Amino acid sequence: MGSAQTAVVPLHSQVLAFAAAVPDRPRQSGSSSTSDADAGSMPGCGRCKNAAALDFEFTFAYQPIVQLSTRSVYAHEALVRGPNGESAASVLAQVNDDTRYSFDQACRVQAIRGAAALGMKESLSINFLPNAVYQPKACIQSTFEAARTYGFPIERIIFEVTEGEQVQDRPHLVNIFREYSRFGFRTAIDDFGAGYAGLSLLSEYQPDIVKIDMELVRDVDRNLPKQAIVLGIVSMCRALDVQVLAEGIETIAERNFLRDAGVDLMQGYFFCKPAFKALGRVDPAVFD
Ligand SMILES: [Ca+2]
Repeated sequence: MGSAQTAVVPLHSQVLAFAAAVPDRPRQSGSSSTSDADAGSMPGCGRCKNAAALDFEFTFAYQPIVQLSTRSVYAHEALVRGPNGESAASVLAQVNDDTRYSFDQACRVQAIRGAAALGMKESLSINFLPNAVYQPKACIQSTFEAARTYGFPIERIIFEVTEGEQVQDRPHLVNIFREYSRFGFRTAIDDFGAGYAGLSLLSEYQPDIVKIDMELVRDVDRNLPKQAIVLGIVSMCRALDVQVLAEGIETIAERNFLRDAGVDLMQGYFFCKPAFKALGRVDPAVFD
C-alpha cells in the first residue's frame, strides 16, 4: 500500500522537474513581475495562442482531504490519470515542451469540470506547473471561465504547487501565488519539508496551507527527529496563520501523533485512496 501511495507525490515532482527543464520561459520584456500594467495588455504574451494542442487524453482521480476537528471532508485533490485509470507517470510521459502549457491549462479545466460533474461540495485542490504560467492574470482566464461555466466557486479552489528542484525562478513562483490569492483562490505549498519546497519560500510567501510532505509523516510516531521537525512546522505555521495539512497518512499512529501535534487537515490512504473519476468516501470510523 505504501509504495503505491508513495508514487503519487514523486510523480508530481517529476512533472515539475519536467516543466522546469525548459529554461526559456517567456515573459514580457523588461518585466520582472506581472503587474496590473501587464494584465492591462491582455491577453498578455500570447504564448497561449501558439500552444500545441494535446494529442492524448487524461482524466482525474480525486483524493479526499479531511478535517479532523469537524470530522468531515475538507477538500479533494485532483490527481491526473490516464483515460482508463493509467498512472500519472504514463500521462506525464506524454507531455512535452510544446504541450506543457496546453496540458496545464487543460488540467485545470478538466479538474473543475470533473469536480462539478461529480457534485463536489467541498473544496478542490489543483496542482499546477509554475513554469507553464507566463503571466498569472492572462493564464488564469480559462480557469475563471471553467469555474463560471461549471458553476464551481473560485473561493473553493486551492492551487497547490511544490518548489521543484529546477524551479529556480522564485520571484515568478511567488508572484503567481500572490496573484492567485488576490484573485480569490486559496494557495498551498506542496511537499513542504521535501527537497526544495521549504523555509525560504515560506519566508517570502505565506500561503493559506502548507502540506507537510509524506516523507516526514511516515513513521512520525516512532521517529524523534521527524517529530521535532513536524512540531516546528506546526508552531511556525501557527505564528504565520497558515493552516497545516499532513499528506500520506497511512496508520492510526501517524494520525494520532499529528492530531496531537495540532495538525487538523490530513490526507492519505488511512482516510481514503484516490477515487478514479469519483469522489472518495471517507468511513466515519477513521475519525475515531
Ligand atoms: Ca499535490
